[in-house]
Amino acid sequence: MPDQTYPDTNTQWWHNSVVYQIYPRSFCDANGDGIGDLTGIIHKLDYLQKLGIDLIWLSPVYKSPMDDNGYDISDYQDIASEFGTLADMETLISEAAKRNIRILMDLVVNHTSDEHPWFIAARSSRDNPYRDYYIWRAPLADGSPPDDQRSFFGGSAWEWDPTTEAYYYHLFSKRQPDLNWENPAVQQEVHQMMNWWLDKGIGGFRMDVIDLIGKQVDQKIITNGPRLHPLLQDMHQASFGSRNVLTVGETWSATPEIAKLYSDPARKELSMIFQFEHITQTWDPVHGKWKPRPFDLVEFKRIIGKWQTELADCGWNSLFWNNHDLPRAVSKYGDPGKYRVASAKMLATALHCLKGTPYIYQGEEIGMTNVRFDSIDDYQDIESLNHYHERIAAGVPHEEMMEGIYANGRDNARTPMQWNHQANAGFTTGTPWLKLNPNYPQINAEAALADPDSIFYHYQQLIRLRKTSALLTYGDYQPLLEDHPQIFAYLRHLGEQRLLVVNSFSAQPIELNLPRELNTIKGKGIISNYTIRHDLENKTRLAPYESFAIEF
Ligand code: ISL
Ligand code: CA
Repeated sequence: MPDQTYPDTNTQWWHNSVVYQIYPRSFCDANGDGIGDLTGIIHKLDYLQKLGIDLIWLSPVYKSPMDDNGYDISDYQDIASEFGTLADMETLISEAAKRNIRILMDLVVNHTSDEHPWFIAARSSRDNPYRDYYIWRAPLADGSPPDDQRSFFGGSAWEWDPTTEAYYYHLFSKRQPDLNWENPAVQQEVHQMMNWWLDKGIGGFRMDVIDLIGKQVDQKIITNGPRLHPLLQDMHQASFGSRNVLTVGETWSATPEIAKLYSDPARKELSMIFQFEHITQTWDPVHGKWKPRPFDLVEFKRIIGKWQTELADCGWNSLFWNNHDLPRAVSKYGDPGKYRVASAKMLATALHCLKGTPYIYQGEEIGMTNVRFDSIDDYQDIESLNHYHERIAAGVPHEEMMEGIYANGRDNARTPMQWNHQANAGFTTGTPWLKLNPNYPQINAEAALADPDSIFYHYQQLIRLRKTSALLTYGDYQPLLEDHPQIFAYLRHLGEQRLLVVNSFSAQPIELNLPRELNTIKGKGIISNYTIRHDLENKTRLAPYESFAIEF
């Protein structure tokens, strides 16, 4: 047998990269105004280098009125004053580069802010040259909106503009008007802007709700519209295609078949996408995220296994438990209480031993948890607030809605990063824009760095393994114990090398009954959250949330 270490076709630098997502507003405040900023990020680059990550996905820092915390952009080529200046951004790019870290910019081009000069011009008169940058429709005879389409943030997707007497279309807040991607001028503006950033030496783009840009509004085709893939191919060709960067699309509507359209290198679109099937399986089919369903590990394994298998030879997976829109992983899938440390490490191993590019969301590496504020007034997220008011008005009891927000509200991920046990967790010397999670005296980066057994060092170990193991990067995925309700186990194969990965999602000790041929393996343990295992005895008892990987 030839020693097949690396498959020789289509290897890319980002195949063994690990990405760390920063939500700038909540990361580190250097000037005491209560809002995280670019200088704060620069101060923490050594911390990130120590963790070992290769890229930072920076949630938006562009000029913005902050209706949706920066996902409403009023100037793509400038920085919001609360985050700093363009010079600070250039410093961040170069300081990160010194530490071998690249910056992924968040490309938010489904919509702009209503304060973007394009929109200000577009709404000034019907014959303004920018009119066609956005989507306008006449009212129905009785003055009502053209149709019943809804915004993801609640209410109609149509907003009346009294000056020009027409409705404009917005899939998010009414302060986020959708761009008209059928207009070639819009496409060119975006390509130019992307090139301007690429010339600054960024490492690529995370593309916000990119599956929406091919929409056909009148036919109510919103996701996966007919123009989507041609638009991405044009974008590839006109901007990043020649630059060897990483591009990742946020695509809630992707199936594995669709993911291959995006990420098959031969099609020249994106490096990879974020798929959300494993996320939405925990939502209610009717009420969505506000009525969470219990986590079902068997279903989760079926979904993840399907994605691993379907993209094995074509396309590429991205791997994540959480982001700035989602609850904290340890609260959702692990145990935020007694077994917080063990379960956070288990979740890390379970994800990082899969095939794909792992993404870590700020604070995940120290096991930050969800938050429960008593009053709705302590929440800041536009999605939670809009839906709260809409649903309360529709008769949903306050307590029921709060349970939805506690489980899935976006502010869970947005409470400030917990750096130390001092005032405001060392996040700010001022008044934080969003209250902290009160558990910061126990859960913080300083404590994690001081403890060689911490979640932080577990992540560091996993990142190092990915750098050195072709098996982790390229090995095939084979599921084990598919119907087991509490164990997520799988094999990775590359040539003669094999890796067994076992993860218990149980707070009780449980028996591990692997297929007979695996029961007696001997090899080399590469990671564990208890004592390292190099082999398996015939019957193995797993400790609560135990997780390990053995190469053999
Ligand atoms: O989680 C969600 C689905 O119900 C939404 O909160 C979210 O809007 C959706 O995930 C799309 O997210 C992206 O685009 C939004 C922005 O608010 C999110 O922060 C961003 O990640 C609009 O730009
Ligand atoms: Ca600040």
